[in-house]
Amino acid sequence: AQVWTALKATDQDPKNSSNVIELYTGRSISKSNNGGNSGQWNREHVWAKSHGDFGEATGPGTDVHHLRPEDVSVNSIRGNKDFDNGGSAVSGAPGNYTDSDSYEPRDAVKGDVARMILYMAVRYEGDDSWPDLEPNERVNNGSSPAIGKLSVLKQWNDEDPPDAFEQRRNQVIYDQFQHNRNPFIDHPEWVESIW
Ligand SMILES: [Ca+2]
Ligand SMILES: [Ca+2]
Ligand SMILES: [Ca+2]
Repeated sequence: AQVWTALKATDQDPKNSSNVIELYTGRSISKSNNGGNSGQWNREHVWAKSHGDFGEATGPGTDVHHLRPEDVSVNSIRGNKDFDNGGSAVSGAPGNYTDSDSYEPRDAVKGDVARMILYMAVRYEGDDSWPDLEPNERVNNGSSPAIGKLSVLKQWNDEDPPDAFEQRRNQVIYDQFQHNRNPFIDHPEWVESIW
């Protein structure tokens, strides 16, 4: 319940405070039109929750830094695929592509996706009750606590630097909800320092 509330603040449409912006479609949709039916928005786990099997309770499953509003049908198409370039066009989400083992988001959010995945990698280190999440060079990671492909995520981080929407989002999470930051939104160059 707190995640739904948070997303309505973090992902608010800057042009319409009654709406949120969906990550992959880029569509503006009423905050109240959320749920599980076709045409509604729900919570996309950018770090797919099956990769490490951490569920939707506390911990990574409710970490708002990697949760975004998304169209129910497009969320289902992304599923738990790893990230990579290529595939065929995703119906209802212009600029997104997918094949059997990977998903490519639209250009405007490629860097956002990369920085969310890499935040999860440094936030979750296996030193608490949650798995050590790490990026790798593979697709088809299945249920292991890994997401690829790192080289592509690094490229996306370079191509799509943080914009005002992403920076505001980081600040709202820090100020109002989790009181921690995604360091790669503040310092995208740290991606290259670490990886
Ligand atoms: Ca692929
Ligand atoms: Ca972006
Ligand atoms: Ca880690």
